[in-house]
Amino acid sequence: MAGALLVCWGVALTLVIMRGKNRKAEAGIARERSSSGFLPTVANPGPAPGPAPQGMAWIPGGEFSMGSDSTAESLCSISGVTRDAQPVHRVYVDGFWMDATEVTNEEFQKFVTATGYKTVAEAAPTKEEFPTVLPELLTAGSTVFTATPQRVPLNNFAQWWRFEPGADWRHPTGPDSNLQGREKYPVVQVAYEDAAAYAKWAGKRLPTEAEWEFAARGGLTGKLYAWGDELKPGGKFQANIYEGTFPVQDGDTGEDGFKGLAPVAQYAPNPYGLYDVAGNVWEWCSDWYREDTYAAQKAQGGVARNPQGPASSLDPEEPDQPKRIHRGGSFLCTDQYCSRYMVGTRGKGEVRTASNHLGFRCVREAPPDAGSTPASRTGG
Ligand SMILES: [Ca+2]
Repeated sequence: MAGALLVCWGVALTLVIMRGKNRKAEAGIARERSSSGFLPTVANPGPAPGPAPQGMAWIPGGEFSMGSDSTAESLCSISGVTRDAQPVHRVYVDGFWMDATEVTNEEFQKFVTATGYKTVAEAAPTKEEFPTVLPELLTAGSTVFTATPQRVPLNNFAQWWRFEPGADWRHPTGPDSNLQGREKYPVVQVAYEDAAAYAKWAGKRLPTEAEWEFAARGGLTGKLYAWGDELKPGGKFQANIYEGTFPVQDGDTGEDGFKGLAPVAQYAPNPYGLYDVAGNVWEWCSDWYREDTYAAQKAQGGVARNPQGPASSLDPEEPDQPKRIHRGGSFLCTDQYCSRYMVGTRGKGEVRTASNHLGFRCVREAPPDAGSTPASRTGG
């Protein structure tokens, strides 16, 4: 839904939050890495099953340890939030093709031109959908990050997220914004169903969370970031995140090369040829969100094969909000507040809530006999 929801770092929240539900601030992040349980990634052997579809990279699939051992993370001032990325557990995924970059504005434009598709944010929500929301708030639009005039306590994200009437994928930050010169930027302001509709049109689908993490890890084992354990190896930024004082106007120093959103593929790809699996925009995955998904998989023992996520969503923080997974973090991720560009951590979002730091990329399944092991074909 476009009208009454706010999204924050992958957490979609209703206007209930704006009525004063604050959470304790936990600025600053201590990274306590527990005994991790990471075992080596074992990628399926063999080459890609054929030439790569345009703009896609072959992800061989295989077995890996999924999750995060960074236990003291904070997200929207919710302490210990990476607990939902624990325990680290063993997962197998079949091989697949994946978009090398997030879907861009020019790619999404082709879809809209071909189909006449209208995104969620372009339609005003109805009273039937949201009977308790004030009628004046039932207007087309979406959520937009807005820097604050001065420093603020990082305990209430409503200070820097607002509902902007007229914000949609063509007008990412409101009716006065446009896509001129932004053809190669990731499309944003897309709800889950918008991303899924694009994927279907393109003959693709959205990745499962396990596929996404296997791909993002690029064959490495148990690293904190997609590229290793150091944020800036050799002093060099690897992703478009946020440096400076958050979320203050002109606070983003752009030390990584970009203040705000960046075009796709401005940093080195991971070993599988994927760009921007950390930072820039969050990416939708197809799994429903539950904080206990990993615990349930671990409890089953063995290796979770091609997991599709739980049958339904449950976020204890907001049990009435159906949420799916977000991955990868965004240009607003900062160690002062939220550093969920760490590869094993998870995000989540209400399915009809879009924002200007949320996009997606797609996958395409390989032919049935490619990129899988006999066990995965027979044992599911
Ligand atoms: Ca940046």
